[in-house]
Amino acid sequence: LSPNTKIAGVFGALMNRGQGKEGVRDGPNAIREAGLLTLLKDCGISFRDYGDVEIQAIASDDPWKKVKYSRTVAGGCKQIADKVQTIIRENGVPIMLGGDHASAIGSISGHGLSQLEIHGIKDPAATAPLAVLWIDAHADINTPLTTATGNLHGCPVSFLLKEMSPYIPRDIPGFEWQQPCLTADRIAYIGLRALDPDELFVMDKLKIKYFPMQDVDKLGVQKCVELALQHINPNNDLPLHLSFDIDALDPSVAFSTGTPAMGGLTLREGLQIVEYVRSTGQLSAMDLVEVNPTLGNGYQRAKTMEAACAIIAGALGKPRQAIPYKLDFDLPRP
Ligand code: EXY
Ligand code: MN
Ligand code: MN
Repeated sequence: LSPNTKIAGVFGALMNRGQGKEGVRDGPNAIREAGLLTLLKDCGISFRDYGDVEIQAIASDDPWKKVKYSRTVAGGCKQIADKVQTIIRENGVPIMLGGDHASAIGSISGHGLSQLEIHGIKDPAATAPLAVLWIDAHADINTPLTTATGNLHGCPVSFLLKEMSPYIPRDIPGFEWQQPCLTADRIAYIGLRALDPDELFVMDKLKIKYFPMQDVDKLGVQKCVELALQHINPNNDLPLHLSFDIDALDPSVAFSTGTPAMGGLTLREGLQIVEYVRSTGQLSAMDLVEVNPTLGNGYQRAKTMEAACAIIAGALGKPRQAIPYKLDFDLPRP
């Protein structure tokens, strides 16, 4: 993200069929109502609000084996991918407000297709020049066959990785349009603490780089993000997709989310991650997902929204010490 030439393209992904709690579709508007756009404006961050991607609910959407709502989720992800491509064509950095994390199949696929387009690569099945940093309590790498819950928000990464493609049945209704765009060495995780055993097996097998919470404690978050980016983007020349699940943060700061997990990142650690990402100059798209304003009490909701706004603003260049001053600012006289 070079602030002089690109602007943030904010949009809501009203996706809520990747898991069971409907209220997550209200996340984007709750984040806006908490003042995200005013905050960006006050920080001098250029943005455009692209509105919401309404997810078309498919009437007959029976489970495929355990997997729930595959047609609705897949169709929504296609709409999201199109939106991301539009924003990138208009020289924007897409900022997707979620919505559940299944939406990242759409945002990252769209980002991948945009990179192929930018580099004039005609084969839509090619690996996109792209690196993904996934901040989450969960690894979201179940497959349609390993998922115990049938919730697609626990599966997006398996759909995105080339190496996982033999394990993704191609007859899952709705996903015909979708192809993996990443290799396993181009994704890293920070914040993990709630994986299913099959997920851990797959990650070790594919040698995916991950920094669970105990690494954050041992190494410090700064070292974790440095090592993660060094691994996925060794020359710092690939555009970076930051997929930030609010449940990576500890429930004491971000309670209003569908699958909270104890022992998470502090807001300060979250900010340190996004500020470091910002400092690389490579941020090319971001997701901030799993905000569910129907969960928790008023105080918990307000804190969660404030955290979501702070994380986005930090990734886009808001310094922590203050909103940047204007050069022609006149101090009020006594
Ligand atoms: N691993 C569990 C599942 O597959 O259902 C929990 C996934 C929670 C996913 C949240 C969005 O990060
Ligand atoms: Mn997630
Ligand atoms: Mn999560």
